[in-house]
Amino acid sequence: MNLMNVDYDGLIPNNVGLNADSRVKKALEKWHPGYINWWNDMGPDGFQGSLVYLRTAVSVDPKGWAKFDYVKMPDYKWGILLAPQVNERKIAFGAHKGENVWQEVPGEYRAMLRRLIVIQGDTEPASVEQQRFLGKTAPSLYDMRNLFQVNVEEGRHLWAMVYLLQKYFGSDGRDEAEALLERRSGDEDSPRMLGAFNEKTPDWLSFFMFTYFTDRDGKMQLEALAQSGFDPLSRTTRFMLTEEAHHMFVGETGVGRVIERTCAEMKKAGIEDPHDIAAVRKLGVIDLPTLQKKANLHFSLTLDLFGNEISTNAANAFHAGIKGRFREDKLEDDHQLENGSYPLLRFADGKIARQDVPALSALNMRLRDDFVDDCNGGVGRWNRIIEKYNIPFAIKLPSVAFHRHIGEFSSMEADADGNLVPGDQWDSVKEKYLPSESDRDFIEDLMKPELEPGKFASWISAPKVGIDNKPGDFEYVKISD
Ligand code: BYC
Ligand code: FE
Ligand code: FE
Repeated sequence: MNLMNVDYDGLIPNNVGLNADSRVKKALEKWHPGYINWWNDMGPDGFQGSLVYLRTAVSVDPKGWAKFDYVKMPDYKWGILLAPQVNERKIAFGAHKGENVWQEVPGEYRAMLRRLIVIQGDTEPASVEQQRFLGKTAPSLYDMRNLFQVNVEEGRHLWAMVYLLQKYFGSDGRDEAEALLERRSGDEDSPRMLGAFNEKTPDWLSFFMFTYFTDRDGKMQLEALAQSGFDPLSRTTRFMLTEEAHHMFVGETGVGRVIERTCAEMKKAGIEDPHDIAAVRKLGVIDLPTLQKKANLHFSLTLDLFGNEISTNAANAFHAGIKGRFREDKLEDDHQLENGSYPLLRFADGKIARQDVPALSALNMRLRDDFVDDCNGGVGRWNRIIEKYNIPFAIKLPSVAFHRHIGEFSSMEADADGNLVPGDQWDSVKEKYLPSESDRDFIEDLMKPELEPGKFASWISAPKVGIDNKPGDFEYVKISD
């Protein structure tokens, strides 16, 4: 069998030879109804009977892995797809550098691996839960389709982690797979594991910011896991990354289209001051300062997902060869980091100051730095849209000390420029840098669905090109409920 191609004959599409692995096949078939129940209860609210123009992975060949067609979401082929095995792949970092990669879980790292896989798995359904009400206010059928595409693929990412748990972790893997269907985003008693995945995604601007910033944490973490010496994890995450690119595209172009629309309407109305919020809002578009506040919120929430700047968990995972750095295989150093140091910002004695710490302990920080660099690329492209209209405004990512709940800066408050804010002044500072109640109300009022093919809500411009090169008035979702 050609492992590039996916076997679609059984209940669970896969390229892992599930038919010859009856134990795992049975375990997954047993998990399947619970997954479908979860999807029906916690997946997109409404539209489950509608035909959505979705891509489905039919191969893991990078040159052509997806097929586009109309599908009802509950019939989506959630499959288990691993990137092709690399011949004679070696562990690229840590104490086992140069040894053959593991095809089975090394006993001494079992707990560590299981924890990482469970955390990764937990974020996937969490994001679907966070986004479940957005279909109802989609600014176009094009956007609705993109939302649902992201949702079904996050569902598939859950399958990817559940496969690893069921295949490699015996009965505790099975228990963890069940628990992944039981936790709920934002639930008081049984929340999702990481902070940002318990926040609300109340409107489409938040959705675009989330897919720009938070899905990009997904990219960074998946890149780090793709380096893993545990080969099945590496192969799974490598394929997930091909899907992830679209999620960030949805975020970057989504925010870009909001900016485009705002600037175009401001020009048309002759409004030159981007801070004249009342005038801009009257045009039915989102003012740039509010957009900046939303970026501040989602950026800072996402930074928390990188964990503590100084982390023994991260050091242990690297030392063990389980979780590498971003593009570890392209970096030029000893890949062991027993001696080097890494600079990071710390909060001590009431001041923020740079300090060199042992490189091995700073791996979360390093991945976070790579993340911030990656974020800045798209921010620059957003600002070029604003420049094109000659509007004196630039989106800027806030200081990493701003609005943090994990790590060095969780015990203090800073403004977006990184200046310390005394505790009793934070409330007034917050209004300035984070969306206020009235900002949220304004955006919520704008969120009126636009369901006519080729039409877009007042606050967002049309995309430059369609999905799968479809024309502008293509009916991406045939609504039937
Ligand atoms: N919230 O040593 P530390 C995605 C806990 S997104 C709550 O710094 P570590 C996606 C930590 O668990 C990518 N708790 O931890 C995006 C630990 O607790 P325990 C998801 C937190 O392990 C959009 C303690 O603090 N994948 O795919 O170095 C849509 C000590 O912390 C948080 C991954 O994250 C937090 N934010 O770093 C859909 C990859 N941060 O165990 C999907 C796997 C820290 O001592 N995860 N804590 O009780 C990891 O690699 C790491 O676990 C983390 C944390 C980077 C998350
Ligand atoms: Fe994902
Ligand atoms: Fe994603």
